[in-house]
Amino acid sequence: MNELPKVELHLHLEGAAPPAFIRGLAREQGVDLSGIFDAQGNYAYRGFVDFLRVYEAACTVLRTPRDFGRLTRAVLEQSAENGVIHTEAFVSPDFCGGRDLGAWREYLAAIREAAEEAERELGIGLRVIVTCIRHFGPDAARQTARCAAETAGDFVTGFGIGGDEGQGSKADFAWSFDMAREAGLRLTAHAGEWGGPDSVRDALDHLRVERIGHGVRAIEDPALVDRLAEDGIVLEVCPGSNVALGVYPSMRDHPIERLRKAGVKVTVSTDDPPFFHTTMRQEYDALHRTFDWDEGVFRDIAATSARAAFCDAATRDTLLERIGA
Ligand code: MCF
Ligand code: ZN
Repeated sequence: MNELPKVELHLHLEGAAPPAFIRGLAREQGVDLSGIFDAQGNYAYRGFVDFLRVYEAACTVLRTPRDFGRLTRAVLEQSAENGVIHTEAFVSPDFCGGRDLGAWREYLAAIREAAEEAERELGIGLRVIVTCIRHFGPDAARQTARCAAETAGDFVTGFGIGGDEGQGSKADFAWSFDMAREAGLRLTAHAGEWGGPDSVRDALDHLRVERIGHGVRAIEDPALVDRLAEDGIVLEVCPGSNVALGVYPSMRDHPIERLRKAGVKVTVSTDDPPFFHTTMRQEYDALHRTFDWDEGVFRDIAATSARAAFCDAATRDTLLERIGA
């Protein structure tokens, strides 16, 4: 079961950086980042807001397109080792050239080159979801949306939003999502993680997304659960992330199985694997142990992910064939 081909829809590129990779860059640059690691060399943070701070501190040593190319290779190697055949990564022009379009093109070219090499050598595909960061505000998001719209195509296929749900409102970002939609990008938004059911409704109503990042707190509102099921909205569920950050106290308390049973299209991802001490294989193991999911369930989950992937029809059909769906 663990060797089933997996499709991951929710992965933050920098958030997937192995701590040793970030430490290596810090050493090369003579930067002291010791404060963000614990004695074992893992990322150290307390709670969600501190997680965002540590994440952004780690990003300060990812400086050049070459750094991002190397990061892409390291991340895809890890994913491929876990049986992942297609990954959709959140990448933010905020960290790739400060939202300058010319710089963004250079970072993107390096990421793409590394991705194409990994596809040839490791059999794993990558697509980029350009992501604005909520706590950086709507003006920054507009610049991010412009970068996304200008580079939309067969590699940059999606647009999204992550960050601190406690700040601002979804409606503040509607302009950016409209711009991305008009450029042909597919849309997803983080919601229903730290925000309750209303944040999921806002993402659907104001940002008009087809997927929701997390979305798990929809479970608190049965009418919303029905709406998700009826409209076929796909949830990018990251159970290990939710437990590590304290959205739920344990896997047993996690609503993924209740959402699935209610007919909601759930998928499984890792979010920021080293931060949460997880991998796709560990997520699958935990779901098998906790909810007794068998091979059939995992194959369905992978097929749901492939059908919801932000890729062209030919790529999707190849994924479905590899999954055996
Ligand atoms: O999904 C997790 C937790 N919830 C919200 N946001 C994030 C998560 N991991 C990363 N992020 C945000 C964070 O603000 O996405 C940004 C980070 O700076 C990167 S997007 C390439
Ligand atoms: Zn996320």
